[in-house]
Amino acid sequence: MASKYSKDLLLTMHRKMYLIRRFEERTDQAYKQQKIAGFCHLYIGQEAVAVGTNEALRPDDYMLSGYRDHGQPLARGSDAGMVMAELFGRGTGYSKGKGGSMHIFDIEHHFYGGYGIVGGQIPLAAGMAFASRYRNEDRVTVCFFGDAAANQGAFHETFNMAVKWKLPVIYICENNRYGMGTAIGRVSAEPEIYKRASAYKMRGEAVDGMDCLKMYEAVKDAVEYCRAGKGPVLMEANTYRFRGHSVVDPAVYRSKDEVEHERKNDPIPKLKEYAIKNKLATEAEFDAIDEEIKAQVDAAVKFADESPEPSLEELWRDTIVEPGEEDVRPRERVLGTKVKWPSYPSGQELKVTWDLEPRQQAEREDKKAGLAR
Ligand SMILES: Cc1ncc(C[n+]2csc(CCOP(=O)(O)OP(=O)(O)O)c2C)c(N)n1
Repeated sequence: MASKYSKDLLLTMHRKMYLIRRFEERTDQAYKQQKIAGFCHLYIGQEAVAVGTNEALRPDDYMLSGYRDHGQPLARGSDAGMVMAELFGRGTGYSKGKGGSMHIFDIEHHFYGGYGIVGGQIPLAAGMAFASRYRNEDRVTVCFFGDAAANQGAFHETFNMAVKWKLPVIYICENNRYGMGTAIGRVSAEPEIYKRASAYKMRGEAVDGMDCLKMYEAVKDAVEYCRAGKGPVLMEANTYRFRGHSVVDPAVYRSKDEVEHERKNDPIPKLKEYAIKNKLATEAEFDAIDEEIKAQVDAAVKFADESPEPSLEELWRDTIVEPGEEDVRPRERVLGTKVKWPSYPSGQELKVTWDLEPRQQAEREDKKAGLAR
């Protein structure tokens, strides 16, 4: 049977997954050469989650992540050189080198961070989804977080509100099985994270996060659900990080056998095999893409290496936005590229039709559930 996926989609997915893989390998190398300082967490092994998700979204949908945040903006289309420059702490980085590895932020591509506080992005994503609903936009917000973040209080508080307000947000728990060195099962009453959704009458499902096409299908379906106004979704992407928690973690809490076993499940060769088997692309086409990506990442490292450090005055800039101050548009500032910048309606332009808590509706629902007094 012919594949239902286009050649273009499969090659785009491969290109992006390989870009993330290569970018992260070079990040590791640069860290060891002391070109990068501070905390730094690699996404190697988890590429299918970000890429499968991104291909199921519209470019104007919102996305947030935690501190393992190099992969998602690259999947969105952020400039690899500027992401690398941010890791190097250079003035040409997305946050002028002041955010570093854990704080990539690219408004142009609707990637809103990059957060160091475990689970901190979960309530923020609900706020962004609330804004979309309030403004009558049909955008969806996607929020990535780790399995350990699912044990934060904010996870539970947010889901309660997100369901009551039917917010268009997809929460994707990247379950890579460890929170730093602790296996998730050791600290979780319910280690199958998606099952926790049922406590909030929320749609919850598990997905094979090592398979880009399965991620794509699952997110496509969840996006439809959210855009139709049916409320939030909790998705558990079962994945695995091939490296330690951060670049300095030798990961001795896992057995060699376990890592070897998971490596056989690598999402990159899996997608390639699928495309070749279905005669959608040839080995030579993949090789050509890989060569292009290697050159792209070499150029990204060179760009970061040759970029200046931020000036000392930068210490005082961007801490507070003054009214009327111009937006900081990173690619315009660094590369001179004219970018289409998102604009948002002013207070007067908002056409709000949404009554947040229609009392009668709540009473009807209570009655239906047999809770009316
Ligand atoms: C509120 C808070 N508590 C603790 C930490 C320290 N910390 C950093 S990463 C981490 C583990 C989180 O693991 P998980 O959410 O599974 O994400 P993963 O690293 O696997 O992507 C912890 C405990 C923190 N940054 N923030």
